[in-house]
Amino acid sequence: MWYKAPASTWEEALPIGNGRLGGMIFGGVAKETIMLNEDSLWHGGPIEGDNAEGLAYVPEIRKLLREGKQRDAEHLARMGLTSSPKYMHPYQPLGVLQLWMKEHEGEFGGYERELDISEAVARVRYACGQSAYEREYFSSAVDGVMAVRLQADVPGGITAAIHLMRRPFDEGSAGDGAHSDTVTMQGQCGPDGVRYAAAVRAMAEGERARVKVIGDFLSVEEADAVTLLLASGTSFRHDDPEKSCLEQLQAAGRYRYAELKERHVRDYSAYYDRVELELRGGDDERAQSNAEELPTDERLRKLGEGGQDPGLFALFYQFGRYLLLSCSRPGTLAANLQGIWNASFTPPWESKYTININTQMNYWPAEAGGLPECHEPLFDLVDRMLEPGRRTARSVYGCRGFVAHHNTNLWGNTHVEGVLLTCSIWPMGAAWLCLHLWDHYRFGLDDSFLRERAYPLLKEASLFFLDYMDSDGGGRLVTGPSLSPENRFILPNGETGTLCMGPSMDSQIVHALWSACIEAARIVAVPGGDGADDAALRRELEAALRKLPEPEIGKHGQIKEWLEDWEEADPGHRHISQLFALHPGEQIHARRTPELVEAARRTIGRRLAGGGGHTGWSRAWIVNFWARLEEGGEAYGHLRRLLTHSTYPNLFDAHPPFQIDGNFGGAAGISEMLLQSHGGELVLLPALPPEWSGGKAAGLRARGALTVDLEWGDGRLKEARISAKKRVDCRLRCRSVGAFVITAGDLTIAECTGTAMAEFQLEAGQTYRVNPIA
Ligand code: FUC
Repeated sequence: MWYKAPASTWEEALPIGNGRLGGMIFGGVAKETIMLNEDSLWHGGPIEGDNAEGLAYVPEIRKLLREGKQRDAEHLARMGLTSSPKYMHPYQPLGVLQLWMKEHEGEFGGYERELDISEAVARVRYACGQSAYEREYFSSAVDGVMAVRLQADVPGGITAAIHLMRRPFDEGSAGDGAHSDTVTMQGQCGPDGVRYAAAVRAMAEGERARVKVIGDFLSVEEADAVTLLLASGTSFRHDDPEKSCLEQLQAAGRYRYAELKERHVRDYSAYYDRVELELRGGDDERAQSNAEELPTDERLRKLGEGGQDPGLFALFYQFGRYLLLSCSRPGTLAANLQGIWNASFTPPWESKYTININTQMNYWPAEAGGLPECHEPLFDLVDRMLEPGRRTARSVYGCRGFVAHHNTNLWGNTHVEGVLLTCSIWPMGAAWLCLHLWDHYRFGLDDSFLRERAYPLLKEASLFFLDYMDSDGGGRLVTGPSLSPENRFILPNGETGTLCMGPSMDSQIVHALWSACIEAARIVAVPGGDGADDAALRRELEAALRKLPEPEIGKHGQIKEWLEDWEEADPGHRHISQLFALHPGEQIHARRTPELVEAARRTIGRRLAGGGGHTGWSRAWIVNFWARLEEGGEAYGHLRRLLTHSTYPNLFDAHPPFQIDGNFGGAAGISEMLLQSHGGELVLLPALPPEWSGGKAAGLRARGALTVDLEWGDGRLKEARISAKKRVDCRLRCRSVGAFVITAGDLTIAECTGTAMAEFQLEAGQTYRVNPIA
């Protein structure tokens, strides 16, 4: 990614991050601004928000809902279930690192600003006066610090004043009296919030170079080059954050700049390089390379004017992987609504974890994109939610297991948050998150992960619903009071409402959860061992599963959003929750459920006709829906719209405002277009659009511990290479060719027509080739 001018807004600045410590680089010449974030810097402490009145009122609210007394039910629920005013507190900025360059006023030339996402290094170059300058920036996961390197091509060319600011809450940096090359900053986020610290150290090079502290600034004088190291920490992880910062600086400071960078690039690229993606349209390679020579904001603009630029979609995909690697690494906190990049003390939706889709979407590209490790912080978040979630289950609902509602935070709080009824009373957050552990298992087939981490959580989430679900009076089990995020319905008498029994998404999530738990119990069962409890639970879940409402078709031919066939108050709503069963769920399947597929198409159509898809993440979800329906043209059209209407110049997703889920959802959509592995099938190029008639992808992962390379041209598969980590059964489809053959070495394994399914067994360590038969 590159640009010809400094960023003038945050949406033009370039993000770096090591999973924990993030920066937004503006690239200003006379004054450089890097806005900083640390993942654990949230305002306030854990909240005791459970409304224990729930226990008494849930039965009454259910009764009112059944009797059609919508207003009474909602009136009572607002008081008896929500936790007004116990809103979760916001994620906070760490501050701003500012560099004031001496003798940089006036004209400058040759300006370039870039982010190399293959190395995770940002650069700025310019010429000013008689000298050319170059800067580099990265945030290192191996050494824990952010590094900024300033260099001039004339000796002694760097003179700068450097400080940290955190207005309006803290004054910013100051010398600590002990170090002449370091300034520090510290404070606390609210009386019961985390304490934080940050420190910057300058290491200058050159015969005349000097570093000292003057006032609140680090003063670098007449250096040939200088390396700034920035460390930060909070009491979430460290008893003494300032001490920890100084220790980090000490440890990282042992390395020369070149070594630090080498260590960073080696660490980062080991992840990044796992997946390659090249997308081409037709044979016009010149057009593509011309496009690639343009600055990124211009490419985006040209796409908006109707241009073709398949490579920009590949860049968007890899940028998604870059972002995930930069905001979610093992040991860091899960990516919030803004990843880690937040400039505001009052960010939109508190920059929390919204778990009625947004947080989940952040992780959609992780597994297939070869970054399963980046998924781990989400599992840690679920672990943190377990205790609060057990308390909520017990005190609000009188149930076993654990439960969470539509938001959570640093502390894993799980209560019904706030009084806004269209989102708050929705007990499905933990259940959906647990499905991510299940999917992690399905991709990697790591049995000890399943036994030790995934299954215990699946079990606790499942237990909650065994206790909580209510009978609909006709033999079915339903959730409620709950809602279909975040829509309202119109009752036959004209009244509108949001709370109900058995919204479709809930049944679909419980279906996925219980199915996963049943299968997990089967896998972890030790033959001849003491698995009696698990076997009993499995039988109980199997019986309950049969009582769940299935996805149903309503009067418009749509998938019903609620148990009753009510009209949507907002037919163009950004949430399309009733299609959970299509994606990320698997109850609606492109080939096995033709009626539901037709109804899913209608559902999307109705949402779009009502003005839907207007937020970035919603558009990204639609891309995934069409990919699952194997409609490459539709998927491409919406992806294109995501880039042209919901993407900022720095390629950040626009809700608007910036919200990172659309980046990840979009990246996931691209990979779903190229390879799918749900529903027990491996499908090669399921939704390839004509605009990407040629290309290749390497290192994509699929469920069943498979790695897949693809190469295609003229819209047809040329070759796929599949390798397995374990011995697994595979059912394979390849729609883009008339017939295909699967070989392993000289051995022919299977031959098949493009409309049929090849079934074969993969041996661990063996590579299988799929080629079209001419
Ligand atoms: C849900 C969505 C909004 C937004 C917010 C963070 O409430 O409906 O569009 O994404 O989460």
